[in-house]
Amino acid sequence: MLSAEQIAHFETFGFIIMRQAFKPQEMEAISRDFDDVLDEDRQGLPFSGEKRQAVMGCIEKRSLLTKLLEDDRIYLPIEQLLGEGFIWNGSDGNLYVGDTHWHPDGSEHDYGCIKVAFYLDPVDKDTGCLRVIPGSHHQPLHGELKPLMLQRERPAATPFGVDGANLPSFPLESEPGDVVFFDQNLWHAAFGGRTGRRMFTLNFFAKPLNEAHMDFVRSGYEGDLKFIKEMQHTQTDELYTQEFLNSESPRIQGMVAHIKALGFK
Ligand SMILES: O=C(O)CCC(=O)C(=O)O
Repeated sequence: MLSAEQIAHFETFGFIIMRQAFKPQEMEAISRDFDDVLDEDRQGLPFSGEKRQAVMGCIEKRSLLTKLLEDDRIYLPIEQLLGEGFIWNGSDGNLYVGDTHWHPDGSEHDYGCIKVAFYLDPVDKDTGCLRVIPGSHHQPLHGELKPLMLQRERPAATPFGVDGANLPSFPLESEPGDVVFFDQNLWHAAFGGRTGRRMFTLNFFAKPLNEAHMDFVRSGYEGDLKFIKEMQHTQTDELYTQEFLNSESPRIQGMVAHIKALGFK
């Protein structure tokens, strides 16, 4: 459970980090299954390091990883932050290559969207930890940072007179076992990581209340299918396993009911 102060931190700055929420032994097992999913996607090929490998529906592919969704350490904070009836928006497992330039995942200011990130190796400011611009999930700062998107096309662009790595930000340095929760509207980036930097994310949306929210949910699903085409080795038009969609866990059933109703597969 989050304290009132942790909730205030998340709401004000757009993130919280839970230090050592998972024990080393748990992280070993999580790490093993993560590697297994990424290896399986490459179908026996070694990781070339030429470009990012991302596997969508990553944690849905292994029961130990899927259990993270119903684990009190994830489920309860998400319920506190997004409210009852929150929904599942999928996961990705990544081997990153190079810097991740500044971006928010969304700009949905009347809809709660949270990403939970596990970095599987120690990462600091200069070795690829997640950097965030505190408070940038709120307007007007959120919108004022839009010129940073230029750096995705042209990394040398300096719309604020400094390069991406020198932009004022907060480094969420982390050790395996730490878990980062952040608002998807928050501007974030990572610099200096090694080739093959390992991380996976879990994504949750608040209960959709109107058609605009539903459109956003649909666009998230379509975006994931597009990522499969662009970054996955194993090509498929199915994001989820049947086992996942038909989970017997009441918590998971609750958060995937909408996926099934919308015909996502
Ligand atoms: O770790 C990174 O390189 C950035 C992660 C990120 O941008 C994301 O998960 O949205």
